Amino acid sequence: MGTVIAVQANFYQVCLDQPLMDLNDSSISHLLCTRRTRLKKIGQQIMVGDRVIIEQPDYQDARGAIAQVLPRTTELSRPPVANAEQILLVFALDEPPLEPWQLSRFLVKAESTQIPCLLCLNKADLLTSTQQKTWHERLEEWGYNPLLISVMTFQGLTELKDCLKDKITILAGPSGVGKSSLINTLIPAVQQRVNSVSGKLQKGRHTTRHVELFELPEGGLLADTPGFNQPHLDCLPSQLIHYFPEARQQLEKGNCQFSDCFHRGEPNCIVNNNWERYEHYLTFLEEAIAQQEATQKMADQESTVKVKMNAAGQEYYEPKLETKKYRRTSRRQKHQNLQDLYENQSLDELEELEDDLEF
Ligand SMILES: Nc1nc2c(ncn2[C@@H]2O[C@H](COP(=O)(O)OP(=O)(O)O)[C@@H](O)[C@H]2O)c(=O)[nH]1
Ligand SMILES: [Mg+2]
Ligand SMILES: [Zn+2]
Repeated sequence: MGTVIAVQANFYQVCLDQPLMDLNDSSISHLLCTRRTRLKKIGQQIMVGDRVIIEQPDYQDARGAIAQVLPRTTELSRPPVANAEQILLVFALDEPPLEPWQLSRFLVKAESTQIPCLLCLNKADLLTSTQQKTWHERLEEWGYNPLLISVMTFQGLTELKDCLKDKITILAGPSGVGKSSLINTLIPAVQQRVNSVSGKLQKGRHTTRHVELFELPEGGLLADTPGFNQPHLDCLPSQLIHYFPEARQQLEKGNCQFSDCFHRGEPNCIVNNNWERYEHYLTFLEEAIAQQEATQKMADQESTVKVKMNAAGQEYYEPKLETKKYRRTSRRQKHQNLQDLYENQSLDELEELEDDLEF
């Protein structure tokens, strides 16, 4: 039994719950796995964070086959992570200056996943304690209890470590706020591991297809989510209000007169306009409504069939098929060491190779 910590095409790096001893008595904590054909046939997707059962582990080569994926407690598609227990949202108090609209957008995005969000404000060393207190109070009004930290002076890091212990956490936030610095401080070994990845896989490291879980020394896993600056809000307009804790609080006190109330001044609306982020809500609501309308339009246009003409000149519908290219894999490739393949093939090549590999 183990947890998938990296996925590259159809290869899975699994961290074992209990390290194994190989023939030379050295301990094996990770296995490189493929998935059983049965799982592939039923279309079982495997994500980082998945708890898996491994069959026929080959300790000599540190590889195995995933036979079963346990049910997930949570599931995110972007980034693709299973069983995440919290989101660690990191912003900087300065350099770059803390921008309320951007922070709000990230918070709403985090809330929309339903996964609890821990807000962390880094670079506290750049602010006076009075300025820090002002931000803390302001964000309390938003319904959050932010942890003010400094990777540079180690302020708040012990407290943060406690929050991360034994949990799967997704790290998010704009670039430049100190996420990489934080990872390197929390996990000194990471730098080595990043450097040890070789070959073409390097290219995939910062795409959305590649998510890796870093192992925290005190237990727990941290998912790095590279490269998104302005998260796209794709929530339903009717749900948006629930992603503002300070408004959620008001909604708990009763009901609006209209069940489809958008809470923007309708008669007998239970949500007042007396909160700082009310204008954020109104702007994001417009966005969500526009988004919903665009999605509706797309659904109308997008058809899964195309019109064809038969021999008799009659029109008929034919389902659109996607064609998949298959390339033959040489025997030499098949018997190459799996680790070599993993490190030296392109993603597409890896995906095709999996079809030919048998365990
Ligand atoms: N003053 C200060 N600078 C920091 C702190 N943490 C990170 N930085 C700096 O912020 C910059 C961006 O950091 P980086 O980790 O690359 O941010 P990322 O883009 O979120 O991964 C670097 O120059 C860091 O040295 C901090 O606690 N205080
Ligand atoms: Mg970074
Ligand atoms: Zn209302």
